[in-house]
Amino acid sequence: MEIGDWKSVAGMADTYREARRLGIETNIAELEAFGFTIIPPEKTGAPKDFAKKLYDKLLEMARREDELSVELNKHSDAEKPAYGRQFFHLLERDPLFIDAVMNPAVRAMGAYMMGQSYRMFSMVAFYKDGPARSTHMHCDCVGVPSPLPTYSTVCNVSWILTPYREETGTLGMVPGSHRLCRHPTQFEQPKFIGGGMDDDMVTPIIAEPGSLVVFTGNTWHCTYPKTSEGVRAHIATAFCRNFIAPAEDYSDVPDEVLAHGGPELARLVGRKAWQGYGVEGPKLENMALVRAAYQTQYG
Ligand SMILES: O=C(O)CCC(=O)C(=O)O
Ligand SMILES: [Fe+2]
Repeated sequence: MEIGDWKSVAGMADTYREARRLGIETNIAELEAFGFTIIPPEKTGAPKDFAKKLYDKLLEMARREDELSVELNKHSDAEKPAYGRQFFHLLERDPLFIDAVMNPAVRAMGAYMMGQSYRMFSMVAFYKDGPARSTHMHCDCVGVPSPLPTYSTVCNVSWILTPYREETGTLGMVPGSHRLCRHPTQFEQPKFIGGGMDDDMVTPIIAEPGSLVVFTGNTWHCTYPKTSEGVRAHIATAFCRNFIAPAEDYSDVPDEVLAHGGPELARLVGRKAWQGYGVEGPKLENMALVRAAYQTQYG
């Protein structure tokens, strides 16, 4: 059908029309039904070698970066939320990371899940070299008490950089868990992680490099134990609703760097946020940017 500029779903029309133009409407259907979807490389519109370039960049960073410059790496693997290394604050490191955020399919999914006033929450590379234990079952709504809002407050759009299979420690999803609107309890860890939940409640994400794995912040997920040698990596591009405090502080990213992504990137990283003012108070034009969110969850 033709999508109108319907007032009762203000904010949705543009996003939906964009999703239709990009050919990712079925991904939206899957996301609604199951809480996650996989957009294959050919539907992302990114150049064929895009994932390879991101991967090469990540390998270079892994070689160069002092592991201890990342706080989490000062803790033992048993204490850390995820095994292996994580790389944070990526936008400034290479324009490739900006391209990864500004990809039209990434943004369409972000806007669909978080409304048009969506913001960047964080960008994190998960990097595991050699065998690795599982990441426990969780959802990405860090610090949000249950019951979680039916619309998520955060979401995850992840660039897969290496083949994701069970043996390479892929993500495991609990289909439909996004409707439960709560965090998993300690009893809802699968048996392969040492818990009591049947393993067949979890399904592995099977995805090729260059795919986008998309899931809501309410969707329960974990990782399979990695038994393979070599590197397994993905880059999570997380978005949040306009009223959430982003995990990452973008205030030090220079304007010249942001310019590569244009004005929409500047807005995504909070340069137009009404929050964060001093004695001068908030800017009226920035307050206006979230007005649609009062009316609908798509604004
Ligand atoms: O790769 C991992 O260990 C965890 C990834 C994850 O939980 C995420 O991307 O949200
Ligand atoms: Fe997660």
